[in-house]
Amino acid sequence: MLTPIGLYGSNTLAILEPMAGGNKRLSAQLRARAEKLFPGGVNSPVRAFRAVGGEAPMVMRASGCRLWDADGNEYIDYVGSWGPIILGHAAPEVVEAVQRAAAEGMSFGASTPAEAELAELVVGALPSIEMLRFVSSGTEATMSAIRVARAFTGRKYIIKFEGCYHGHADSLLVKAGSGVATLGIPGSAGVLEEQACYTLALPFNSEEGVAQAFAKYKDGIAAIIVEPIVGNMGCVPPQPGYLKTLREITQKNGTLLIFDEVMTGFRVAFGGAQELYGVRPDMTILGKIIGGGLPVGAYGGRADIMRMVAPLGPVYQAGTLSGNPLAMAAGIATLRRLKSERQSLYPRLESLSSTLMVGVTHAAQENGVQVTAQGVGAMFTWFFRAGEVRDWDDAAESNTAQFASFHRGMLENGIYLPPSQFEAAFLSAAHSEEDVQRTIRAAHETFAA
Ligand code: HOZ
Repeated sequence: MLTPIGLYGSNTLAILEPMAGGNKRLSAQLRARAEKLFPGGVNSPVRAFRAVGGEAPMVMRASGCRLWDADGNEYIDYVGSWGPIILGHAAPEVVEAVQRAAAEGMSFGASTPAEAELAELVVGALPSIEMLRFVSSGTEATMSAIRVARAFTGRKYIIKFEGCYHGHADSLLVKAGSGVATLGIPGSAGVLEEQACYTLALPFNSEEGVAQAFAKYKDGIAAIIVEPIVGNMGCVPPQPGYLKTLREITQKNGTLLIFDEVMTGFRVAFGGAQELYGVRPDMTILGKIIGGGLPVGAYGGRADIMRMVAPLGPVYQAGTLSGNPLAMAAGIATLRRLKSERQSLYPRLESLSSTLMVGVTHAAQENGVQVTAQGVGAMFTWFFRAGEVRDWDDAAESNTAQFASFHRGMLENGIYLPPSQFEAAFLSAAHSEEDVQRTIRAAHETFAA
């Protein structure tokens, strides 16, 4: 039986056999069409699959932990929209909340009670956030937080870490991870020397590097911004005591500590990495997970710092879509469920992730491939190299050609992984033990092929 699955314009086939499995014809047509319209055929570079080769699926729909492409091929998804889909795709309570909100109006550019409701859920989970601002993306949030930190301290320099990614604002595109690392672009063209020269990029997990920077730029450093568990060079946890050291040195020097918890917030624990490691930052960045996958970001922290933001203070930042009612509704539904299930949900996610990490690592070892699995909670990476990865230099030693071939094999076997060695994978509440076992079997077949 042929089933209509959507309309894509007059010159594109919109009818296909469901679960045609193996057929890639329509996806290829759709990619060719996109390539004429978007640089690389995509609206975000990693999606072009340049680092892994193979054919990027044209995603048509998703439910739970599964994705379907335009040709009806089914995949178990470990990207989860790069982290936020912690409840699984199209979770019924989130869909219902968005539908209800949409029926009441899509955007007002004015305040709604839902904003405070979501904010109270956020503040309840991360007590270091006393006041916050909703924006529309993590990039907007980090960019604004840096502006606030500079205004609050009256200082110019910021410290970031090599391989950490904090969105694509000019001053943060210095030795960044994620797509920048994936494509091997050390710093983006178009970023002026003058914009990047106040960004000090140091090796992650090196206490010595930070101490040296403070010795050299004493009284000049406005903030340290860090992914407390890095996800954007693959998953790299902090060494024991490292985050506490960052807290101490910043406190001692009047520098703000900013945790970028776009990936880790509400994922590694309900209260994010700051709850897990018991470190209270001055400011926190949150991303799409607090919008249930819709476009949301937030920056927040100590009230005395956040009072710098207009209209209370002199730091300007604004946006019509900030606090968008659909995104707020999706976020409230997501965080409410995470809150009510947190006692059982996070341990279950952790245990499933660990089964998966170990299972795939064994499959690699049995076939003579060196793999080191690293993860915290339900975010993880298989680095194609021997030994622990502690920083970007370690991550960069991974065998990216082997990773690419693993990625292509897994995709052929119906497993959708992040298309880069330098991105974390994510598991959701919708993944079952059977999904994980199926993924491990796919890994055995891939490595043995
Ligand atoms: N840089 C994003 C993940 N860390 C990728 C975004 C996307 O391609 O959607």
